[in-house]
Amino acid sequence: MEDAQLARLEDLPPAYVQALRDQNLVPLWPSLRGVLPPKIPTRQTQPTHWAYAAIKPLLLQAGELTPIEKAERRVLVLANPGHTLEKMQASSAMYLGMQLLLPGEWAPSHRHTPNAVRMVVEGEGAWTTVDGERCPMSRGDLILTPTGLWHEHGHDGTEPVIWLDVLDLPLAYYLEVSYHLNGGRQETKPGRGDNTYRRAGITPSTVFGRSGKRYPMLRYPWVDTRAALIALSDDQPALDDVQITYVNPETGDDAENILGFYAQMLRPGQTLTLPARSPACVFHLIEGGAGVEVAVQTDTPRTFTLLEADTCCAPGYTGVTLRNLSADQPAFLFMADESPLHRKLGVYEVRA
Ligand code: 1HN
Repeated sequence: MEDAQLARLEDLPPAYVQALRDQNLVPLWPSLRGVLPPKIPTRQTQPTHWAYAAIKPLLLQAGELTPIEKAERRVLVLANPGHTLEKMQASSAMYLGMQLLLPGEWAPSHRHTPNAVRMVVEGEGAWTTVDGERCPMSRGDLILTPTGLWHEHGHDGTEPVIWLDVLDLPLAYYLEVSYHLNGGRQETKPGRGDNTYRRAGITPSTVFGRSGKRYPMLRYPWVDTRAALIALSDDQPALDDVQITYVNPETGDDAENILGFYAQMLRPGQTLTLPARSPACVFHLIEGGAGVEVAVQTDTPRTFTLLEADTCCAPGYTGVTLRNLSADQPAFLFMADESPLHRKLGVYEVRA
């Protein structure tokens, strides 16, 4: 049955509306369909594509215009126009930024409530120290900076290093829990999670079989992720969705609390349709090339071509079709979404 039309604000006497306003009161019924639309939510998030070829020169220019001491973090934010650029949001819960660190620069230590990850885009020689663990940064590596952990970035190499930051900042800001603390240079501690948890299925037999750390693994090297995807593809030729989830190696839980992180392999020539699900999703191309078709309902589908280091996003409740542009090489994508948040809130949905 169709929803009945409800009375509009203009249907009320202006003096009555003013009397309500004077008491900080608002009638619900004129706005009820707006906040609770039929069948499918209203989404501000628009399918949006950010080309690395356009970002990189502007980011390098930022390197000339603004010294690191004046920026703390030299980042161009990938903003979704559907949320307005000023909000600096890729989706309702996700923030994306491309960060530049030049040789010899240091981005000082701080910690904050929003969770972050870095996906390294290009350049060698940079490192990020998270909770005393010094993580080398190489193309395709995923490095966690979970809520509350100290982190700083340095660069001992010779070429600019660029990475993609993904944070749940819009959610933290909306919840009014977003703040930071500054700190001094961290002491580097021995031990690295990516060494400790090198092989799936094997963890060190520490006391109670657990390290006692909420985030035992902070760096996920791309060489291992890529090898895992190829092994999965070879092992299961009938599997369409050759995808891995970045998880906590001790518990199998999502690597972070709010956003989920994944790597996707498309076999040569493969086309893969991901069903419509409630969370918004971000796609970042690590290797190869891919077509991304976002099946927005109100419009004709939006189609993007993702070249290496390009990034795009799709709103929730929207199917996405990924197409490998090469007939003889695999393509590899990094994906981030809001699934852990939706699951915890009990609003996660897959629409077949
Ligand atoms: C942050 O701490 C970093 O540590 C990058 O590199 C981007 C965006 C918003 C808030 C904090 C970093 C950030 C950020």
